[in-house]
Amino acid sequence: MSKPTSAASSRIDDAAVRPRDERAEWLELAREARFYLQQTPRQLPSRLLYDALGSALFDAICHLPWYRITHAELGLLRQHARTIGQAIGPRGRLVELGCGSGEKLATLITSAGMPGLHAHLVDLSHAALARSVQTLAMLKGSETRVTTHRATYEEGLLALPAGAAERTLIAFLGSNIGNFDAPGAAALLRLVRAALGPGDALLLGADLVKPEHELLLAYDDPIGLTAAFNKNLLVRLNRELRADFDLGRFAHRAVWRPEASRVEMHLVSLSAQTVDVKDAELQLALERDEMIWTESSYKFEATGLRHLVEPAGFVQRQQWVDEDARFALTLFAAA
Ligand code: AVI
Repeated sequence: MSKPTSAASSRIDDAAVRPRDERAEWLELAREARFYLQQTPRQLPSRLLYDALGSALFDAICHLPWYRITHAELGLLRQHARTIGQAIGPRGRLVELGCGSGEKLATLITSAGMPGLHAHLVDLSHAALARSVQTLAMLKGSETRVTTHRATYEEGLLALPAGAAERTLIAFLGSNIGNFDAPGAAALLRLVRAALGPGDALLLGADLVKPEHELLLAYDDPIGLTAAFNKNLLVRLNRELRADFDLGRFAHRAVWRPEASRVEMHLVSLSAQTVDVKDAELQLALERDEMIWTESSYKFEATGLRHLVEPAGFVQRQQWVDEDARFALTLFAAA
């Protein structure tokens, strides 16, 4: 077991999960690119969007006036921090799956107090973990202990010490749940439940269905940040897998599919072209207008969230909705 780092230090303790092996990660990237780019329709998993530049672009997206998730969620966290803090109690444990910049956790700690909190941050991005540690280290007077887990959500959950005496809250914020399809979300929620004991809690942030023009502005913003975030995936494959995607021959496209309740991001081939992905041993023959599907963002109904989460072994306790931005924060207790 790793020794937790102190929030007063910005050292990252990465040892809570076995160190990630760079070559194994690269082989996995090549395998995934080869597999998903040959599917019909062609696809790439959305978690590949988050290399160092992708994570920085996503942080910037969170500041866009058209992408209202982060701002709405921070407001709800600030407003209801005390109630959320009571779900953990003093000297509790807070696990954040996908910590981003650490701003949400810092907001919660500042607004709720939470003395003697032990925070576990789970994220695949080293840069995100480093930024979060820094953000938490700047909190004045906080005795928060921080342990970082550079890991997938699943690995991070499995690495948590089981049967902890402290009360635990797992925070799954930012509508990250929306990037999973229904079976994936159900499987992840079951893993979350398995990491908790009865009376522990889950805090879930989920973006709600809203008018199509608002969704399209959020996922295809007028200054092109989301387009850059999406196209950076091709930059990553060019760099890491020696691919030769010509960025000028692809366009970003966001589509709302009401029947599936999701916004999809795609990269559209602007002409018939051949792309070589050397390290994946793959030659792609793309037709004009052919799309590579890079992300799904499911949107929910506030009243429907309990039907997604409760079957995994939770009971809904409280829900707060920002009606203007159409975003919900819901607190569940492990049954
Ligand atoms: C991280 N995730 C919840 C974001 C979303 O809204 O699906 C990622 C994102 N994609 C485009 N903009 C932001």
